[in-house]
Amino acid sequence: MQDLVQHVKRKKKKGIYQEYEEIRKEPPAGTFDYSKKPSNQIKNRYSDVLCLDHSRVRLCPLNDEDDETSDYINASFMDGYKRSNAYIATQGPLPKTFGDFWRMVWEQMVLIIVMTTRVVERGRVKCGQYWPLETGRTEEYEYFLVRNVHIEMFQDFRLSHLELFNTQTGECREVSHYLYVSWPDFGVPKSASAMLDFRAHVKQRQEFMLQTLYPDWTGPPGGPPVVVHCSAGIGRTGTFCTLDICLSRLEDMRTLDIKQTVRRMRTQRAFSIQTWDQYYFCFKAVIEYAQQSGLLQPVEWSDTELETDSE
Ligand code: PTR
Ligand code: PTR
Repeated sequence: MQDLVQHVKRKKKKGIYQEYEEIRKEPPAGTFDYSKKPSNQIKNRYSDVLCLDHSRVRLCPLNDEDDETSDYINASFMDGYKRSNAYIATQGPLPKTFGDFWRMVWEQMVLIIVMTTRVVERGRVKCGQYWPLETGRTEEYEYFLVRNVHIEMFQDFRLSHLELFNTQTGECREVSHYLYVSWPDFGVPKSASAMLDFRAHVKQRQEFMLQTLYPDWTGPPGGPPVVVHCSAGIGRTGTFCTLDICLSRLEDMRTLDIKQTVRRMRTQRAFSIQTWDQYYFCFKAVIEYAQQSGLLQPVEWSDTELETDSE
């Protein structure tokens, strides 16, 4: 195993960089018509980060608005490992879309929100403050009241236990909100092991929430989609989901295919993984995970892209 790690380090980043460049050159897998509609453009945080029509999350239209406008949110369904629609990848909510965001969480019966950006980074607003920050606080977002019941602090992330109250139906649900604080935009987390711990925590929490809140769940295996967002919903979100998919596959099949995972992801959320060092980080994190868990033997790497890399 140690030989393998040295080998990958020696490969430098060239081969992985080239591979990422190839992926980037592939044209988007569909149209962005809904995102481009004039009435929807104001709901996009970035004018160049739009949703593919075929995989977008549709909100249930509101009675008092026309359907095309009120069913739009900049969010895309993404498949996970042997699970369709395991994630919803979305942008950091804008003040004018806070209500839409909570509507989506409600309608999709979401249990977990993973936020991989901070609200403000380097003096710039990356995401709206769409949930109550302090314990005991309640905020209103259109048809929803959200209460922050309790916060658990960890070294690299914060877990807020939220209550989501639907003022139209009178029902209340629990939602876990994860805020990962150690990830700069366009960069990579400072440590792969911190990210691996974070991913494990999120995974366990989804299983726990599903068992305790929906013991008789008959929907898709694995439960409702996990909402993952950063600022644009492509860079850090894509990296987190790629890692989650690749590690699940590694645990199950002991195989690895980062390139195909990213290519497939980009057919559902265009432009996923925004920089080549995010792509490279996925390789490093998988190696670290394989080392920790002893899952992967050196010989099993022979069919991965790393081995075809040239100096
Ligand atoms: N064909 C697989 C099966 O039926 O078991 C389905 C599958 C789906 C396999 C996803 C692997 C998957 O993961 P990845 O996205 O890492 O290839
Ligand atoms: N137009 C924006 C820009 O390039 O600054 C789009 C953008 C912003 C793209 C942030 C990716 C970003 O990163 P992330 O998806 O990790 O929030």
